[in-house]
Amino acid sequence: MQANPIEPGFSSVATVSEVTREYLAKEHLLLINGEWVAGEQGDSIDTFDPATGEKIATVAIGHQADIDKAVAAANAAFISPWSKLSHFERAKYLSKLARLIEDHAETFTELEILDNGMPRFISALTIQNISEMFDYYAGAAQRIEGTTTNPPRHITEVAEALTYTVKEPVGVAGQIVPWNVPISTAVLKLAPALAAGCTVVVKPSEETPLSILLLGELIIEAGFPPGVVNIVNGYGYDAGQHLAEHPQVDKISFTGSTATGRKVIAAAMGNLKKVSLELGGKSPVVIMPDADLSLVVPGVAMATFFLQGQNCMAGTRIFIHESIHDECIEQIAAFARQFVIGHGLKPETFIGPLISKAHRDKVYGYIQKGIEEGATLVCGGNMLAGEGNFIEPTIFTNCTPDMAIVKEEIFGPVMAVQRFNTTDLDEIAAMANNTEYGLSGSVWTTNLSTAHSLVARIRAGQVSINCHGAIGTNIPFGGYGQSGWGREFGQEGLDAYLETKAVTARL
Ligand code: TXE
Repeated sequence: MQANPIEPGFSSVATVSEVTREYLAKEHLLLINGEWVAGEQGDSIDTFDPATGEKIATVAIGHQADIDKAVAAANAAFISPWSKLSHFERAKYLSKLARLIEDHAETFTELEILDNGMPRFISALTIQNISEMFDYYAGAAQRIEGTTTNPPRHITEVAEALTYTVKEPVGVAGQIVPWNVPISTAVLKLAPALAAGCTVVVKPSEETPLSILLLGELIIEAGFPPGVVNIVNGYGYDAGQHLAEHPQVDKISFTGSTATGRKVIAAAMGNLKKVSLELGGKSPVVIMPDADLSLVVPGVAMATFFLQGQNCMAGTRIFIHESIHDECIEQIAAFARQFVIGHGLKPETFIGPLISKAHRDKVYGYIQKGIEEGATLVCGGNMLAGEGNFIEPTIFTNCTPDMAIVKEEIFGPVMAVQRFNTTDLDEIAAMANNTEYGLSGSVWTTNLSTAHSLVARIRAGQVSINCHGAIGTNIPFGGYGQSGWGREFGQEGLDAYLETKAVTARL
């Protein structure tokens, strides 16, 4: 074990701004039908800072009866007034919320750091992104439009006719959110749903509810009608499962593990609700012999270690051409060794803690497995002593496709490197595609033809060239294979909350 990066006696709660401290000390309830209420059973859970183990807040949890109430409120709000508002009116609410988020940016930033453990630079970026997301979908709401097309022949043979399509909201959307980027994941579901005219029940992760509950306060302040957005914190097997099963929910959007994604699909079958899934990944990073190492070294280190690897897009299967393998690894390892590990509140921190002790132990178990299976440990591999759930950035080389660290999503700071000695793009793509997942990937080369030819062969929803995880509000994101169903962000993210109605009028 290495030394604990947190000084003894450090209190994250004492370190944050007074506004955030006051927010933490408040009673955190469930948002149902525009009001903050205790759950039916009146119980709550504590949330902890994963860097220190310090308790930061107590949050009410909801159960099935609370989900029932939230779904009823969302159904009432859908019928009237939300789905009846003009697109322009809905857009105004979204823009107002974007401004309120900007006004509370520092509190959001601190809450995400405290609740999730993410470093400040990531937290600040995600908060900037969420206000942009509401602005983006405020604009998109105003451009929701159908088409005109040719009426069917059996009608035009006997009469004049007109055929057009209209886009209508799917209805009530259940949104189940994970803990790794809590507020971003909630907003990338909420903003398009609201723009489309849906009403929503959000179930945050029980690990990280705080930023989403703050958003709930701003939703009230922005004047959203009661029931348009409901937030029910609770456990996945209970509140989450009930939401996915609920017969009065028309659509479920889920981000989380592939295993839980399967349960969500099964639960959704009762009323055949629409399902969007963003699941796990084990994304390939292919480094060709002509790659520019000045880009590769920081870029590939970030691909794996960004957000401590608790990132569905993380590039964790690294393929390096033999001719540059050793130099590349030496430089990436040197780069990773200088990452500052510590509390996310400190501006210099690059690597924060993992979300929980259980998750840290799971990640550490994978590191042990990697060693047992014969991979070469180049750097890292240690848990840090103390209450924080820290694990050093870890690099394994000499990995083979059958190893657990190569096959399974670890969701931690663990890079598994394989070397290759061919330039045949089909062979390279076959290695990259040797996974059940297909979320992200990247190709590193200075040859444009190689880059695009290889990208065309990689089976993933997002493939970047000389960068990794190039995500953006306007760029569709989602997975091939067992990484999910459908796309979020961009126009496709909005389409996921819209139905198309075809209308033919015999004139
Ligand atoms: O995920 P779960 P966990 C992966 C990552 C991680 C693993 C386990 O590999 O190590 O999943 O994490 C709710 N019905 N990802 O256990 O269970 C739960 O309350 C309905 C990848 O945290 O998928 C939470 O709100 N909902 C990922 C959410 O699902 C249920 C992000 C996610 O929890 C439920 C997170 C059920 N039966 C983890 N059970 C990504 N794609 O970014 C749980 N939930």
